[in-house]
Amino acid sequence: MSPTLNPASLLTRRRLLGLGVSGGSSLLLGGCALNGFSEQVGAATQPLNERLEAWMQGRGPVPEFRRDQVDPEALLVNSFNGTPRLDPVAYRLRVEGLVSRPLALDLKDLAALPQQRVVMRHVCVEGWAAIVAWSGVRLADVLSLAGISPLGGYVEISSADQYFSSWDRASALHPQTLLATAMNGAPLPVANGAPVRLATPIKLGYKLSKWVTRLRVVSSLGVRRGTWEDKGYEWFAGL
Ligand SMILES: Nc1nc2c(c(=O)[nH]1)N[C@H]1C(S)=C(S)[C@@H](COP(=O)(O)O)O[C@H]1N2
Ligand SMILES: [Mo]
Repeated sequence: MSPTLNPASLLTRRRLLGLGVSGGSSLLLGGCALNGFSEQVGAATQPLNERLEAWMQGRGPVPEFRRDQVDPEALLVNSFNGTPRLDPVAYRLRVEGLVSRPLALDLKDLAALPQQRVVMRHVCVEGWAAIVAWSGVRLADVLSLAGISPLGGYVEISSADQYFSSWDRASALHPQTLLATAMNGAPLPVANGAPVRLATPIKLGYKLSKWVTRLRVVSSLGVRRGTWEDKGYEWFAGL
């Protein structure tokens, strides 16, 4: 049984926190919107503190692209361990660790939450980029539904193909960080991470885990930090 969701209280909470991104009106891209953010995170003590989170959320949204700037041909598929096919009925997104209400959300639960869209440039370190429109729920909404502890400075993300990554709390709670279930106006293709993948304009492609099955809130990073991160790729990977 999945827990009962309460999108109304989430909306209220988000309004209280002042996290709302103005719906519909997308800002045009100009300059580096997150200039200095990685430096500040790098300098912060672990776990990341609430002050940093507030500072980041106070910066407002990263400028987005227009829907007509989306270029589907430019989006290459980058998968390193095959393409897992998840049964949409059996699928559960588990949220565990430092949360007051561990969750096992099915796709109907996710569809019942407020849906958001982000039109962003997806940048892969292998030398390609593509403007993509992702839609889904805010990761922040799912984490607040689970009751993320103030001690939860990091979120570990596990995928069905054994891909792994870990994020700082502030990036996970960023209002443009989504658990995407749709891409360019259509259901998310399997190759791009169906049924659920991460999407955000604030991080490089390798942080945007596909086929996400488990989120684990932790107080400090473990020995394993990520599939690519552990091979020397930058951990924060901010854009
Ligand atoms: N589970 C999983 N997520 C993943 C990957 C992967 O191999 N497995 N590749 C990453 C890399 S390097 C990039 S650039 C993007 C590619 O997303 P796309 O295949 O939808 O273009 O997914 C990221 N997320
Ligand atoms: Mo990538």
